[in-house]
Amino acid sequence: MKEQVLKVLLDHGTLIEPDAVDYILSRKDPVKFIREFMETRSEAPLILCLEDVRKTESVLDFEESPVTDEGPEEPEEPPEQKYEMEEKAVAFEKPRPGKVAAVIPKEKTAKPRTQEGLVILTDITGNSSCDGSIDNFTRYFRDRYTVLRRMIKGRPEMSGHIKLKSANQVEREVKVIGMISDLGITKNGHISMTLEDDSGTMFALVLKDSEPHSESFLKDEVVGIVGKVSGRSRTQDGKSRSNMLIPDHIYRPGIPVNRSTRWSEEDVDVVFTADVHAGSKHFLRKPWENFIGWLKTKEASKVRYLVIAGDLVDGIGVYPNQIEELDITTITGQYAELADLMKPIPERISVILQPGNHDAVRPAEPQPALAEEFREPFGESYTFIGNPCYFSLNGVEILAYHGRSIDDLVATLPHITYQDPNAAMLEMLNRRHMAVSYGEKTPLAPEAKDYMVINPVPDVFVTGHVHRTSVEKYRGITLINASAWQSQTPFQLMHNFHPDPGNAVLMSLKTGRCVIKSFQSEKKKKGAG
Ligand code: D5M
Ligand code: FE
Ligand code: ZN
Repeated sequence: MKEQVLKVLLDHGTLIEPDAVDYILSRKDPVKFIREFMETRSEAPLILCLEDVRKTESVLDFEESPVTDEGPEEPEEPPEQKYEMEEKAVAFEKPRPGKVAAVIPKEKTAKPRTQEGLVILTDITGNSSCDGSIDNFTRYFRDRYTVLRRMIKGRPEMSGHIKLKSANQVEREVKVIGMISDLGITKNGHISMTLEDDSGTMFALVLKDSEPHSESFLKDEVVGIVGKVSGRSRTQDGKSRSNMLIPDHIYRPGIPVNRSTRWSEEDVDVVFTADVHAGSKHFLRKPWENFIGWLKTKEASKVRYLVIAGDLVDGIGVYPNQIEELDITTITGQYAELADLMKPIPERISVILQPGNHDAVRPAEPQPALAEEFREPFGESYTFIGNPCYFSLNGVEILAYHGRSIDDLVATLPHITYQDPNAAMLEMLNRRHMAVSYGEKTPLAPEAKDYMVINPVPDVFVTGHVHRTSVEKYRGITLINASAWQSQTPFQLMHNFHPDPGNAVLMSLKTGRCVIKSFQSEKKKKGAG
């Protein structure tokens, strides 16, 4: 396969960097991919790097049809992927070997041995372009809307959808795609919302006894609505009058049912965990040592990667009086401690470190990778990524996100609890977004591109933050919430939050099989959660 890809490039007289080759080989049809890619270029580049490939690919992916002010949009192309008609019917699947397995070749490059097979795909690090101005927010939400709308319009149920401006002018059944910019409950228990698209806004009322009333809605999510435009209602300023939409069905971007998972051809494993909280008085040293010791055992002999999904250290001043909970009171000291804690990890394991809300990076998501000054105590086999980050391990695409927005989902959606973080992750997958509502606990940076959109669908989605551990499979995606290395803090006790720390998830990249490993001593385990 690699030879065929290189042949296409050779025909164009183009040289390619090794990580770009890895990336192309991880695509569904690498030869078709590179052919189409080269066709999009007016001039063949001399050297092709990973960034060029990713950039052009995202342009191809998100290309939008021109926006019209009025009338129905252009006829819809048939959707590429099959969706289940009933959004709420959640079908869980067993892991299955993928139809597409990527072989990542050994490159004779200067890359450290332990980082072979790791390719960073999408990451904010070094790509931030926002200054927090109003313009930035307009641009940010427009990007979010554009990408999510494109996913929703691919659903067969949405064929024939029209712009809100047009919907406002008719009195019949319509299909629209809008962002919920305002959300509330009326005195009579109906759900009221203002929808927004690039043509205008529209008021919608989800009636108490209607089917979509049982759905949960989030401010700033993008939904497809099939409903009737009926009557004329007063707008919020009470002066003008406009039409009102009564939704009958809600459609979300969702996850296609027929996608195939990519698994590695090589029989290697990855371990996921999160929330080390190095520097905290409540850091669980003994369980951590058990964990590191286990990485040297036969059971862990195939482990080539260790992913830590955020909250690497406890940080300073993250919550009131946190200083009293700290063993190490400087941030550099905490990262040096983390490096020490990780030193005994076998050389064969490449460690991937992501920041979380306790780390020394900007709090607004997407968060860039840890700054150079804190990386100094770590060795060559460490890779620092942003939060969130898409990367691939031996061709298996992983989306890692620390998971702060799980707090917001727990706070807003009654059926979401800290006991079941996978359920919160399903809410994200269904909306194809990791931090939907702006202005809640999760701060968002208005980047030109919405890095919090879940696109493409990953093979593995991993989060941390809630200091528990659970694994679930959903439509070929492995959902992992990986645990913490910190016992319950007085702050968490005060908030009635009960962690279940001391776990890691061992996953085979060849089969997708997951095992939760517990490293708590028996006595502590009984007392937890
Ligand atoms: O967050 C770890 C967990 O602690 C988080 O998922 C919920 C809980 N937590 C943190 N802050 C609060 C508040 N204010 N109320 C309730 N529960 C909370 P970490 O990021 O490690 O601090
Ligand atoms: Fe944490
Ligand atoms: Zn956290």
